[in-house]
Amino acid sequence: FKRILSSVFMVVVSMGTAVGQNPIIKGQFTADPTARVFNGRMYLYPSHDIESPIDELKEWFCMEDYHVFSSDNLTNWTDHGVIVSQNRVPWVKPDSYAMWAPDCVEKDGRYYFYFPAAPAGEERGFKVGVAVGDKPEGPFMAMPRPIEGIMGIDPCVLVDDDGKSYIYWSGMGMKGAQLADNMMQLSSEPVMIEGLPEGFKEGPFVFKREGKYYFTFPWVRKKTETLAYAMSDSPLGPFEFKGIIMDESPSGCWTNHHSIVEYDGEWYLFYHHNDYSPDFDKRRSTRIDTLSFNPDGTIRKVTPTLR
Ligand code: FUB
Repeated sequence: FKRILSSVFMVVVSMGTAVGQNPIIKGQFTADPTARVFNGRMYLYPSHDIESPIDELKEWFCMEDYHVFSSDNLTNWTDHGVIVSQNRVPWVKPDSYAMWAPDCVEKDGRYYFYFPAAPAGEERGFKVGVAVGDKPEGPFMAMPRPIEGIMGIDPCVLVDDDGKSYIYWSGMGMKGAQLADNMMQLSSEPVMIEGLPEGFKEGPFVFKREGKYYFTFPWVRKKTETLAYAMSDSPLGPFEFKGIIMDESPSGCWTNHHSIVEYDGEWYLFYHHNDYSPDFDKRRSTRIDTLSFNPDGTIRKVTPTLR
């Protein structure tokens, strides 16, 4: 009976129920939410926490694929299904369940989906791959090799107004490099992002507003992750640390991970919390709150809401 109930629930969710409250996706766990506006519609590219089928990951993050969701009102979300799956990417270690935080950007009418994963073979750690599609909801074709020169997680790509693109990631510090025009290779040596505070950082999300570059990131100031940011006049820095966007969670979800996007004249912070898994913080769900700026461009702190 439980199985029938859960499949009915999944069908309802994939048809797009009226949700209108946090967390916004209710039929499955969605973490590390990257939101992007394409063709006037909001697309959401999260990672997909699942219950681990293997003992080694019972107490850790476990993800085997990515879904993409979209909405035109931030309330009704359509699940477009799986776009990339671990055992269908040639360079990814089979059954490694390490498809962590992704991103997706558009350049010249093509969509580039960036994702970290564990590489097949002897090498340990994470690499970052790209899958390419003609539509934001896919289908996406994964490239056979990961991007040369990146060891790390949490890729984020900025396509700048002058057509140049930059990729940022977390790997022994917060790093960034320029991307080649084909969006699949680095065209500059990686640099360490300067100007950030001491302490554990990951999940970079970079955006541009009114000529300023915002480098935003989860940051452990005391116990769990806050969301913090720094600003610069140039895409690879140096940046100037500005402060906290969201305080650490009082209820103890260790990670937070986010994206910041403008839609219909309003700015939104997408982030995650373990709302549907209060006893285990490796199964998270996406939340949204509005975000605003002070006249000098600094970001006003966001208080999480459960609507
Ligand atoms: O979802 C797995 C990892 O947890 C992400 O890569 C980190 O940013 C943290 O959210």
